[in-house]
Formats: sequence, C-alpha cells, structure tokens
Amino acid sequence: MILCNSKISVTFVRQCSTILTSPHTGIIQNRCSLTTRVPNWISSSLNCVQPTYQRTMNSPGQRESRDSTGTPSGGSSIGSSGGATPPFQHPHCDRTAMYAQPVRKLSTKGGSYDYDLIVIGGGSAGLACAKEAVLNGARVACLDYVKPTPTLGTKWGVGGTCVNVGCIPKKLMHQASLLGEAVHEAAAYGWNVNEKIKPDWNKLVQSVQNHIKSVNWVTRVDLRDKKVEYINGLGSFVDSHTLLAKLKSGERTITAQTFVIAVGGRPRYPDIPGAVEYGITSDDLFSLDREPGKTLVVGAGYIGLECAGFLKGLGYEPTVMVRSIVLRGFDQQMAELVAASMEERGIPFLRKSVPLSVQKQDDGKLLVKYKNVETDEEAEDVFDTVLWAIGRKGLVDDLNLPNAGVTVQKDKIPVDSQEATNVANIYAVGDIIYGKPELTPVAVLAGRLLARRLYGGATQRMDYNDVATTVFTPLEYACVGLSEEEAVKQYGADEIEVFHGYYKPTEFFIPQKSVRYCYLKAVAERHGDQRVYGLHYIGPVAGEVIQGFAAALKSGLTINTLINTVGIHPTTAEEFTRLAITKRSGLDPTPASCCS
Ligand code: FAD
Ligand code: NA7
Repeated sequence: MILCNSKISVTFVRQCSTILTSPHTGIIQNRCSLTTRVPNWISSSLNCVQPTYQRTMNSPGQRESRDSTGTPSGGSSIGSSGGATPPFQHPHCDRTAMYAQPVRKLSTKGGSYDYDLIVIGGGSAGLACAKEAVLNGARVACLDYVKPTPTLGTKWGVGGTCVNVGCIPKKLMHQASLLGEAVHEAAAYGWNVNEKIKPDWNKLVQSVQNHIKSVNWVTRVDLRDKKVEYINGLGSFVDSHTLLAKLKSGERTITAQTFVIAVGGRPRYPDIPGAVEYGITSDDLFSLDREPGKTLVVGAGYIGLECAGFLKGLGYEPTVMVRSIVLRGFDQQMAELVAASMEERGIPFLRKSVPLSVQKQDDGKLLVKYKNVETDEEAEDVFDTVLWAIGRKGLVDDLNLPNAGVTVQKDKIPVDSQEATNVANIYAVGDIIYGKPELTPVAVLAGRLLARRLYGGATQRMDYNDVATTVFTPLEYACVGLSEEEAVKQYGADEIEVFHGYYKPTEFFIPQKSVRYCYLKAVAERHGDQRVYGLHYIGPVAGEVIQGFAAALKSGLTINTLINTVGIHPTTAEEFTRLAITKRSGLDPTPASCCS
C-alpha cells in the first residue's frame, strides 16, 4: 500500500505507537503487521504526533475535551475549571478581562450558509481553531494560500509560518549550528575529531525542507481525517458572511455563519532602492539554494539575532545592523548580554545604523550603503546576502476587509478579550491580532479556545500574560513575565527586588567555553511574599529551563518557594534555586564555587 495514495489517516499514524522504521527502506510496520512503504521524508515526522482530543459529554449541553493522556482540557481555564473559579490572581495579570465580560452569543450551527465556520489562514492559529471547531460539531472550511516571495519566488505548503518559514526551520538551523559547536567541543572531551569539519549548506537545506514537506503532508492528512475542508485559495470578503476564494482553477464563492481571520503576517521590506530586488527575508533563507556567505542582517529583533546566530555557527559571516536598541520589548540588560555574547563570538553589530540602498555589482555581490542615524555619517560595505529582519506586516490587504466592515489598526486587527472583531460574526486569532505576542503556542491556544467557546459551550478566554519565550541565539535567552524595566514601571523601583547571578555551566569547563554571559535573574516583589514577576535566563537550552518555571510563575511562585526548591545537580536550571544576591545589595553576583 502506498501511503500517499491510501486512505491512511493520522489515526493510523497514532496507532503506530510500536512502529518499526527502517531509515534505509522506509518500510514501517505496526503491531498488526500492516506493512506500508512511505517516503523517507515522511517517516521522520511520524514520531511527533500531537495529542488527540476526544469529546466526552459532561452534562447536557456541556462538553468536555480530554487529551490523549486523559487529562480534561476543554472548558477549563488555565489552572482552574470552566471560568467559574478564576485561578490565582497574579498581581500584574489582568485576569478580570478573562472572566468579567459576558461570553458573546454562540454561533448557531446549520442555517442557510455553506459552512458554520470559515477559517481564513491555515497556519498555527487557523488550523488549531478549525480542527477544534470540527471536534465540537461545526462544519468547517479552512483556506490557506501563500503568495511567493517578491525576490526569489519562494513558496510553501499548508501549515503557515511556523512550520514552513519560522520556528521549525529556524530551530533546525540553530541545532545545526549548535552541533558544529559541539563537534569542536567534543575534541576537548577526548573525541578524535577532524579539525576541518564544515557544514554542507545544500544538504542542510534539503534535510530541513524534507522535514517541512513531511509536516505539510501530515497536516493535509490530518485535515482530511478530521473532516476540515481545506481550500487552497486566497480569501477576500464580499460581505460579512460571504468570501471569494481565488483558486488556481478559478474562483469560488462560499458563505458561513462565522469567520475566523488567522492570516498571520509576512516580513517587511524597507522602502529603499534595491531592497526587494536584491534583499531576502526569513521567507527565503531556509530554502536558499546557495550558501549565504557574508550576510548583512538588518534588524536586531528576535528574528535578526537568531538568523545571525545560526549563520555564524554554520561558518558564515553575518553582521547585524541595529537601528536603535537590541531586542525591543525584552529586558534590556538581558538583551545587551545576548548581543555581547554574539559579539564575543565574532558577530559585528553596526549600531545606530540604517540601510540607504542595495546595488548589485558586476561580480554579483551586493553593495550596501548605510548611515549612522545619530551622526548622519554614511558608509558602505559589500555582502553576498542581505537579509531583512525588520519586523512583520499583517496580511490584511488581500482580505478586502472594508467589504465586511472589519476595522484595521496598523495592518493588524484589533479584537476584544474574546478575539471578537468589531463585526458580530467575525473573529481574529494569531499574529494578525493587534498588540499580542507573535508566537505559535499563543496562536494555537487562542485558536483552540475560541473554537471551544464558539461551538463547545466553553467560557475560557486566552490569557496573553506571562507567556514564556526563547530567543534562539547561540547562547540562548529565555524569559517569562515582566522585564526589570516593566516591573519598575508598574510597581516603582522601591517595590522591586532583583535577585541575580552569573553561573558556570559544568559542561563549559572542559572545552573552556566562555561563561561570561551565563547570567540569570528573578524580578520579584520587594516586600511581603516576594512574588516573582519575571524570570530571565541566558545559557544553554534556555527554553527547556524556563518552560517549567513558567508554570510555577503562573501559579504564583514566590522567592521563598524558589530558593526552598531543591535543585537538580548539576544542571543550569538549578541556578534559579540558588539565587541569593540582590542587585540592591551591591554584592558580587559571580559564583565562587559550583557545588557548595
Ligand atoms: P501564520 O502561521 O502566518 O499562518 C497564516 C496563514 O494564512 C499563512 O499560511 C498565510 O499564507 C495564509 N493567508 C494569509 N492571507 C490569506 C488569505 N487572504 N487567504 C488564505 N490564506 C491566507 N514563534 C514561536 O513560538 N517560537 C519560535 O521559535 C518562533 N520562531 C519564528 C521564527 C521566524 C523566522 C518567524 C518568521 C516566526 C517565528 N515565530 C516563532 C512566530 C510564529 O511563526 C508565528 O507566531 C505563528 O506562525 C503565527 O501563526 P498564525 O496562524 O497566526 O499565522
Ligand atoms: P521585530 O521584533 O519587530 O524587530 C524588528 C527589528 O528591525 C528591530 O530591531 C527594529 O528596530 C528594526 N527595524 C525596523 N524597521 C527598520 C528599518 N526600516 N531599518 C532598519 N531597522 C529596522 O521583528 P522580528 O522580525 O525580529 O520579529 C517579529 C516577530 O516574529 C517576533 O515577535 C517573533 O515572535 C516572530 P527598532 O527597535 O524598531 O528601532
């Protein structure tokens, strides 16, 4: 049986918990001795299937979802149930917004529309919302359409930014770069390593793209399996209940009771000569068919720093152009430590600079003219690649929103605490909404909760506070909660205590890796219970370290609990349990010993 042509479903994939895979033949075999030949690029994705949700009736009209581990999840709020008992009220979380307002009237299923729900955008938010709506009994169509990039014409399959040109390829390239570092360290640990190791960019791109294609394929199967009608078309509103879908084969007009706009965003290009003709963005980088070489990364946000970081680790020569500050929106002490750790690794930062033009030279290289924004002094340099990482624009233009009457704010859509737009039957989730974190887990949870409220009788709203995140720079930075400056702004400097420390990861000693920027801090209430408002960590596997602490912080973590938690030794996460020095004390936060 050929998997691509079969009716094999994700259910089958899940049943293959005892799958035996052969990397050479691509033959998979499950417990019932069903033998299936799959493309090799698919077999890699079969092990990472999301938990399934099965509906069980709780009481008449009240549905409860259970995930595959049996944990109730539908209708429950974060840390409590059904919205009836609000969870711990963190002092800086506006949880009243989550529970105080009445839940908007539910959509009526059926009616004279083609669908109960049309979701526009098949990315993290849209897919989560569409699948959850179907699980709760709605008839759902999900549109997804990707316009090719202007410079190289790059396009991709269903799944949105995260899977195709965001988190996933980024993390894989970051991992490739860390592996290069690890191979060099291995020599110090006694491995006989060829000193001249070097990455093969084309092979890396191929491996990354194969993985992405496998995820695209599983996504299509999953949608078919869950009975979401997937329409590969560009949606634009005719009116508030009617959508025109532009397909490869023509046009189709479809109607729905309810719409969810989940169209996400795309990278911006600066308005300077040569930007679009010669510059690329993260939309092109992960499938670039040539080595990036000497690369100018314009923009010092999350994406710019991450791309510069893995390019350096892979042996190329990135330079970061910074217009004002590094990592706007993040704790600035941590941001500057991240930048300093990158500079220490040989990544130059062109501070206070903006590009003026990009010209292609006869030798194919790119001449970039730029200026210092403070002195107006102009300079130029030649690069192989120019990567724009100057932020992302919400994809509102194609939607014809005026036809539906939906309000737009700075190319994003403002919504209320229930993700409702100003038009009664139209909602928005994910990156397209105004003023919320642009992160996949935020998009997924918000999409899922919206569907449960619309069709499952649930009341839980998305809590956009205390969302943990990681910047995957060579030395990673992860945080949750408030930055130090935000805590000071909200509570005043006299009411804040900052516990901090440098630390030395055990595994850094043998290869003599720099520990100069391994640093962490807890921003807390100064008096009383000393509730923790924010945790910040720079070091290895930062996301893995902060994820668990994020749950603790959401549950009302205090400094007392933190320092009375027994650490796991020797780890870097245990450093949070060893925080004893406050900034206010002026004591040296450099560790004297590791084990006592
Ligand atoms: P998207 O995933 O962008 O999906 C929207 C979909 O709708 C797209 O496929 C789009 O083409 C389609 N569409 C647009 N207009 C229409 C239309 N009119 N009709 C039909 N379809 C349409 N987040 C993290 O949490 N962790 C990370 O490490 C991380 N790294 C990132 C790295 C990079 C380089 C980038 C760019 C982003 C990263 N993000 C990360 C952010 C994350 O990718 C987004 O927050 C997430 O993908 C948003 O999901 P979404 O569903 O809102 O939008
Ligand atoms: P960000 O976080 O908005 O960062 C954009 C960066 O680009 C930031 O440093 C900006 O400097 C800089 N910028 C913006 N416009 C220009 C121009 N015209 N010239 C030079 N530099 C400029 O965007 P990212 O793309 O890194 O990330 C977006 C989201 O995607 C992020 O939240 C992730 O979750 C995923 P500024 O600070 O404005 O001076």
